[in-house]
Amino acid sequence: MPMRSPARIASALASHGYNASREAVTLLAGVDDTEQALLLAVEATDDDELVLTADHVKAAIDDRRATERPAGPSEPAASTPDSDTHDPPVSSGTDPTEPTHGTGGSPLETGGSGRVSRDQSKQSISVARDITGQSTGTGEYDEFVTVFRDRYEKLAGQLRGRVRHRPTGSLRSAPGGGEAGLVGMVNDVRSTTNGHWLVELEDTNGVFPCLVMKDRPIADLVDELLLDEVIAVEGGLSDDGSIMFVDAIHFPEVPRTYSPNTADRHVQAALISDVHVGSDEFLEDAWHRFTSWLHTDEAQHVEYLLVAGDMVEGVGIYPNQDEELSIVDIYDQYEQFAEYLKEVPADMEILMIPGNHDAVRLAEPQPGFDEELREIMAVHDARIHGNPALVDVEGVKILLYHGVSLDEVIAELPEEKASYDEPHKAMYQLLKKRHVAPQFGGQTRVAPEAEDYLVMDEIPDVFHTGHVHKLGWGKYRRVIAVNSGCWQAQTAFQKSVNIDPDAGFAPVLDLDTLEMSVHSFR
Ligand code: D5M
Ligand code: FE
Ligand code: ZN
Repeated sequence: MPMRSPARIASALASHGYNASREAVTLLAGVDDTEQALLLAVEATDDDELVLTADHVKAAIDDRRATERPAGPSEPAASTPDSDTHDPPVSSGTDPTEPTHGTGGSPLETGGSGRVSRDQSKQSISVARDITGQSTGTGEYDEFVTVFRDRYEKLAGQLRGRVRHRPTGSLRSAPGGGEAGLVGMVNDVRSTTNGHWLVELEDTNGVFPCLVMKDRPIADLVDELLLDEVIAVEGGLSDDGSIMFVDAIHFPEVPRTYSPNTADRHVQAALISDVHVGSDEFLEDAWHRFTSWLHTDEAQHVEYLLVAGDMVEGVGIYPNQDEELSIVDIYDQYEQFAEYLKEVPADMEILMIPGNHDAVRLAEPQPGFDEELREIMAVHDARIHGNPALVDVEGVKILLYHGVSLDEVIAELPEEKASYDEPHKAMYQLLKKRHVAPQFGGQTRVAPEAEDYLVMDEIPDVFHTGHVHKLGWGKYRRVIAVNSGCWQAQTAFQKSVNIDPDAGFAPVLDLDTLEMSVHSFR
């Protein structure tokens, strides 16, 4: 019986060097003696074929029937599916209540051949923006200046239509009094002795002090400010022209009128991250249940798997991490990850970006994996891009970003605006600031590059992150923000700081309606 789980069948086929079509796996799961049928199918398939298809299986089964049981049924046993088929919940909101789990039931598809397989000719996925192969950074100080200047230019371009910007130099030389607008990068935020806020903004000219009075409603927005983000302010200049009294604060923002793109057909994407293969805490069984579920009829529309970083646990990422490693060699970790990836149906498209545990540079933007690692992960022609990457999936623009800056946003902002329990709200802040990692120098390392790849030039339809190991999603204006949980149970460190991870969930997004459902595999 264990052989009948689709994940095991796919994995067994993989060990013979074949990717398997979903239909082939389904057929194999349905026959009386799966193991034998699998071997027959493998024997009957040419070595240079890459994918073992339903036709190969049918040919193998028919051959056997012709020799052994001429009078037998011509279809795989149409008995009930394994009794452990499941009913993954379609929960909404951020609290997946009492989820049941996928249990690796193998469904028997006895209908027409085209019904259950994914039509790969309809799949379309391409990357619109990614640092991979474009990095010019040499680490010189000048390049930090360049990247920050580019950030300023890009975001100021988004803001200039909203205020009548006057460069800080001209503000300083103005006669004083009157109204003024300024677009600047937040250089400093401090409270005055009277409890007001002094926000220092910097443009390409210099810095200018802007005072936000504590009793104004906009004072609340000061809580949301992060260093190095770009905002616009409007207000009155003091008589001596030395300071601005702020009346309005503007963020680059997602326009309220933004209307997201959708796919032309009913098709879904599973959005996951933080697999952490190589960790003692990696939830192998949950992963098998997930990949088994992908082979079931219920998942037939799930045609894309997007992985937002931390494929493996890595080595030397955190102090004492080695005490919790099941695989100590980084290459072995990726080899093992590739094995798990093989369980994913061959007719799905896979796309992944690295995270802070992966073997690429830590500073963002992180380029996609090097050739050696790509070769190890060359399964299903998985697409490998950088962090962040803007991807077009059947017309829907999905911004994948691992999410290290979320730690910073959560640490800096008040609980109600960003917390580990509601990670999507921290994502809303990034959308509002149109930058995936506004604040530089804390958790988040920024690589010097000729331009700032971390700016959201384009508004994504879907923003997909991970890293904080918490599941949460919601809509900011009309953009979907999903933080996807993880496949790693609580680590000793997480225990010590009370992080209670949401492990073993697969958020699934309808690309035609942008509706979310979450499936639990714990
Ligand atoms: O990060 C998972 C989450 O846990 C993320 O919010 C960072 C936090 N984390 C985990 N380990 C540490 C240590 N040692 N120091 C600080 N923060 C930590 P991940 O990147 O998956 O480990
Ligand atoms: Fe992680
Ligand atoms: Zn991470």
